[in-house]
Amino acid sequence: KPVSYAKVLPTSDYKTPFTDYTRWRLKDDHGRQTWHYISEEEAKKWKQSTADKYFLGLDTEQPDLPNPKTPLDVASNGLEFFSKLQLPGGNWACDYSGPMFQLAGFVMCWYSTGIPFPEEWSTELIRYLCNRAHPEDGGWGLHTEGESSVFGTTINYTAIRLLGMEADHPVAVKARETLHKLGGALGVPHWGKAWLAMIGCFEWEGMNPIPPELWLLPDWIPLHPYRWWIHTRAVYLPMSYIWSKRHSRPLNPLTRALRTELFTQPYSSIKFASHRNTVAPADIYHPHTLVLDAFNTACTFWRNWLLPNWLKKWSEDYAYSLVVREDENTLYVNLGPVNNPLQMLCRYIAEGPDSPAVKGHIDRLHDYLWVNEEGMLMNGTNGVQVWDTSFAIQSVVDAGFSTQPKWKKMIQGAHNFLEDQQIAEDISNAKQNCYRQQRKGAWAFSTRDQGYTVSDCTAEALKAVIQIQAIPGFKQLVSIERMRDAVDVMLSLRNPSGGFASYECIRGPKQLEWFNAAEVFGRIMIEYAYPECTTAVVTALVYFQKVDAEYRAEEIKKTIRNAVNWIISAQRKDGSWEGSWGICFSYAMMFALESLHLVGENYQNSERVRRACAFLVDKQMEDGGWGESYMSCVTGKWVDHEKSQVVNTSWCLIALLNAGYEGKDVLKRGIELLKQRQQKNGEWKQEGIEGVFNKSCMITYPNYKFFFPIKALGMYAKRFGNEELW
Ligand code: LAN
Repeated sequence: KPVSYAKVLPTSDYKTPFTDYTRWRLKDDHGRQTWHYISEEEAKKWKQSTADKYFLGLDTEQPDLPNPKTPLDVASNGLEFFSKLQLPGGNWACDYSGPMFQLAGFVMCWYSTGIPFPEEWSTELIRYLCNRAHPEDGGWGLHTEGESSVFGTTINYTAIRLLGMEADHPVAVKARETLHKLGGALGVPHWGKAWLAMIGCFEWEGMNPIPPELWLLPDWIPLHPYRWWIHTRAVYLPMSYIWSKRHSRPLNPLTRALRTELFTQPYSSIKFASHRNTVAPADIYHPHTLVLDAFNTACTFWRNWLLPNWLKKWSEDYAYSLVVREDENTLYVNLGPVNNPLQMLCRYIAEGPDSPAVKGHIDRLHDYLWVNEEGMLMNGTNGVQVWDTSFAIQSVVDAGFSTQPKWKKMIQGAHNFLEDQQIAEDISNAKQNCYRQQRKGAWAFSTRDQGYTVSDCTAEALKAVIQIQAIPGFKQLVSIERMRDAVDVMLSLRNPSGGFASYECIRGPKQLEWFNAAEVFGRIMIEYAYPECTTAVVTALVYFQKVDAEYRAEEIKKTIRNAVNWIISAQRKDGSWEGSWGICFSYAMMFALESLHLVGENYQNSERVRRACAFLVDKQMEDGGWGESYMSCVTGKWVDHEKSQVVNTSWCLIALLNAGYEGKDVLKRGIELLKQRQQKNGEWKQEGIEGVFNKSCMITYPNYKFFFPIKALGMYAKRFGNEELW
């Protein structure tokens, strides 16, 4: 049993674990990653691996490596360390934190069911929230690097209280003060209102409507949810069911207390119905449009006065049937960390706490929970398995290490893993009307069980597989047939513009963004074409044509041409490309310039490539590195990080090397920085956050600091020779 939090909480030192960290183990079962708190007895048999220790922030005891003299020495030392983090299944894993609303969403949905929290979870979840409270004001933001907001502070305050922290604990007191200064929970954005209502701490009438009836509209209507970006509709689907059912857990002393703590005015005095649109101004990234306000008013009226009962029931039943399919199709993993607990709550409402569905959910929720040195958190997905493993392998190949016998086992492991994770089947026909994109032959971002096609995950995994299978002595585990399936999936994702989006084709008009009701995110209503995803597909198709020149050859040629044209059209006047999934311009430019490189455009022969290079060179910092702040994503303009970053430096180097940029000195200074930042054991330390989604929310990709430097160093050595620099 873990130490009871009642005993340890009074301390202010949240660096010290509440549980015994030598007893946590990460289990990896075909990519299914779950943390287990084992007994001392079991711990004698099941030893902690280097990867476990690394993730938990314990000493990994990795030896110092010989001083590097050449770029490839640096890369090789980096790989020496990184290879130790590979899991037995052949994949890599990481703490995938950043967003500060997932854990709270999960806690509130779970609490709404009345099922008690497992204690080894709650203790470390509390510690994580304590560690992540803003050092100055004690609140929480939308993501770990953001300023405290009403959204972050309301929901995380509520979560920490539901998990067992007393209201008079210093952490709670400080957070509450900040919340009150920010105006209290009345101004919490849409999702926050919904989660609070589920535990009885907000009135449902104070929420803008989420009518499940929308799902009954004919498909041709532009507002039909199937046209929305997949994550948005996946969140609103279960939320609409819960909203329509007006499900709230009956009040108890704790939730009654929360009602008084969260608001700056007495709960009973609040006229919730008139606060549907009350949102703290500082929280808003995407303000309501008049169209949305009118739509919400009309829907509220419709719901209160017009909706016949039979239609209400029909729409709830239909929405619920889609909820059930989402569970069946993903074995309860679900698309992501926000819809997953909401789905669980729907199943609880309809089928009760002892139903197989709720049990299945409780089991699979494990897949999202992660333990790091700060405590337990909820990951952004059920892992980064396929994505990181694909890039790890590509970097090994780009550095020219793939034929060295030393790395054979590591590559074989990754090969087996990727083979195992390719999705073998489409969703069966009977279940087809859950609006899924074709998926046979695809790879997901995380695992086959999650099973959602992503354009660039399919592309990067296919590239890695092709690269591995070209190494002498490696088996052809993935047949040409199966590669063709992957190509079919990618071609099914073509958009008329030529660009590629993330999970699906762009299904709706951009005016759908007028209905963006989440307030805190931008660009969430539809898919968009992205330079990152588009390049991944272009490169994968080029690789594929090298192993199979016949299959759909004309179409592929045309697809590549259109895709590159789209990338060209997405370049900004200043020569840059804006990223959507990494921070930010440096990330997208690495991809875009690779696409141009593949069609033969480079520094010597192309004005736009020169323009891009000039943009990047201009951003190089005094110390030879590059550093980009997450504010680049928020504002849409390059904003320097206060310090150069290993990951941005690697992206810029890769971009310039792909462009065939001629200023060797610029590149050499970047390489120099990668060397300087490397630790003696080959490790690079975590720096600023690397990733982003929906413009405003940041998310970390801790393995980027390993495989992108390795790739950059390898490319540099290939271009200029592996000279002794030190
Ligand atoms: C991800 C992570 C990976 C990412 C890439 C593959 C890098 C990208 O190229 C395509 C989009 C994708 C798959 C992606 C989409 C949005 C995700 C799933 C995330 C950023 C991780 C978390 C995020 C998800 C939406 C978080 C929940 C928040 C909501 C607004 C629902």
